[in-house]
Amino acid sequence: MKETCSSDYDAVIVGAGFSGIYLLHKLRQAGFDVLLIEAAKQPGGIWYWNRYPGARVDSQVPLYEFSIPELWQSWEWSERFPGWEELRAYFRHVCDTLDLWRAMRMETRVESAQFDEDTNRWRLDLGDGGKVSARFLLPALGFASKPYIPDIPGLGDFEGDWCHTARWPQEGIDLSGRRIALIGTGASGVQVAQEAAKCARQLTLFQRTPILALPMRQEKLDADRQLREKSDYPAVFEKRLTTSGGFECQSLDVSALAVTEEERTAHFEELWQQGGLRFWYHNFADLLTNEIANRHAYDFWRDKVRARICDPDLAERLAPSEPPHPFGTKRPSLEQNYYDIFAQDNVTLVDLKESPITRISAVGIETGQGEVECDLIVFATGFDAGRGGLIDMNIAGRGGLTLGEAWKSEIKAYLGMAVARFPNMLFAYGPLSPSGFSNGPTSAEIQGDWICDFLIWLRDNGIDHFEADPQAERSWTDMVAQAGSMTLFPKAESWYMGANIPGKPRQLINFPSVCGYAAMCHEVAGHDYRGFIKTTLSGTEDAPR
Ligand code: NA7
Repeated sequence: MKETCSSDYDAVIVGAGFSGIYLLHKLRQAGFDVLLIEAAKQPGGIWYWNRYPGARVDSQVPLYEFSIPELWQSWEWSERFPGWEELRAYFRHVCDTLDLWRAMRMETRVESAQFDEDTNRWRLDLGDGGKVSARFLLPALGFASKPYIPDIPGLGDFEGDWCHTARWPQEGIDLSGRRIALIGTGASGVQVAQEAAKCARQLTLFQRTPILALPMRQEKLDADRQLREKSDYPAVFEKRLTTSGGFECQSLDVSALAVTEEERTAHFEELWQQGGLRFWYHNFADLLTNEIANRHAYDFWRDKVRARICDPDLAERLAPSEPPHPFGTKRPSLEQNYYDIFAQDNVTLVDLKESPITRISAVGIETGQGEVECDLIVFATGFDAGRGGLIDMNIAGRGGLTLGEAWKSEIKAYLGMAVARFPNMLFAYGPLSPSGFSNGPTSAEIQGDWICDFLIWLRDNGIDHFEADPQAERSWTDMVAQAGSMTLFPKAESWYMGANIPGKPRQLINFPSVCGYAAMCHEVAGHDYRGFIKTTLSGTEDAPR
């Protein structure tokens, strides 16, 4: 317990999800005096906060776990796509096995962090009244730590219960026999809907944009199978570092337009049968860059889904003839029986494109078509992705500049980790890194290794102050936008584009290639961490190269 008694550290990490936990492990191994602070009671990040019924990951085993042998050799999953309870247990296993608890301060929120220019240290104010300081500040808040609840008039008058999927009460909510209004049909909305449909008296889904969901093909996993497959794990973990999405494979190198219709359909069908997100990440090379290629994939998806829906009006709303956006430019989700629940008497769809919500009353939700009475409203309305959690941490850099001010008109960051005028701070899984396009552990390991190596390099070179060079920050920010402009992503009103939050600057908030990103970070490291202004202990400035 000694380690958490100090109040001054080499580094403070904020957040106990994949990125924070990995950083903690690496930095402690490297001999740094480090503290991890986490608001939740248990580690897991997103898997602590998103504990609604049905919450589960959509990367299959073993993609969504650390590559550290002592962890995977001693861990077994029960399902191909594990649920939140098992993911939480996995995080406890990680903390136990790597002996991390002693450096973790749980149930403590960082209220603010200010860079003290006189002492060259970050000073943190904690929710329990405590204060800590550190040379390096390493926020690892995840991309989705700030839930978004739309400003709908009348919510304060509602007499029933309501909550956001990412703030589900830890004691749970019994959905049985309830009249539930579910707003939002993204990945979270789909998962809640499938569970609520089993037991709700009435479930009404308020859909603004249809989700283009893919078949999960969930499977139970037994110990023997996992034991056999574990011999392949090292190769899988190696491979995921070399793909654009951090998965076990990536898109083909052939265009959808360079093959015959039969060949194209055969590949679509194969991906469809494999299940998971493969239809998204192992599809033709130009799925996300060519509208004609993309349209082939959309049409295949649409016909598959429509075959499951008897009512033609419903089929048109859930899987429209014309794509609402190019396939895959909004995050697809995985479904198990989502398209089947609408055949049940207790499930209704309200199409908000046709009749938007006008207000919430004491007893329900009003649209142009009348009032839907309910006693529970679930907001599955997503997140202020990338920037929200970081801004809410009230981080102030040099001259008292806050991140909220720095990012008012545009999110800017060098390598998706550092911001000019915020010295000695690196965030993980943040905006302008691949975060939203990469599964958590892959990104956590790439960035965690890089950050740890950088801090060791600073230590070895007697440098105690670094800061992103504004020019390097500008170039990186422009480069991410340019990479995005070569894809179809800007054609969707998605959280990838910042378009889901009123007033948020519209820009691609994630770099669209994990392996490309890793190569660029590696290159920067190989050139003495160029793009950072470094100051040595003796005070001499190292001009950015
Ligand atoms: P998402 O994917 O951002 O989905 C949010 C959903 O909420 C989506 O269907 C939105 O419709 C809908 N939404 C947002 N605001 C409103 C308002 N004002 N009225 C009605 N409907 C609204 O969040 P999730 O939690 O499902 O998933 C987040 C990520 O977690 C996911 O991408 C995976 O990476 C895992 P819209 O599409 O904007 O029309």
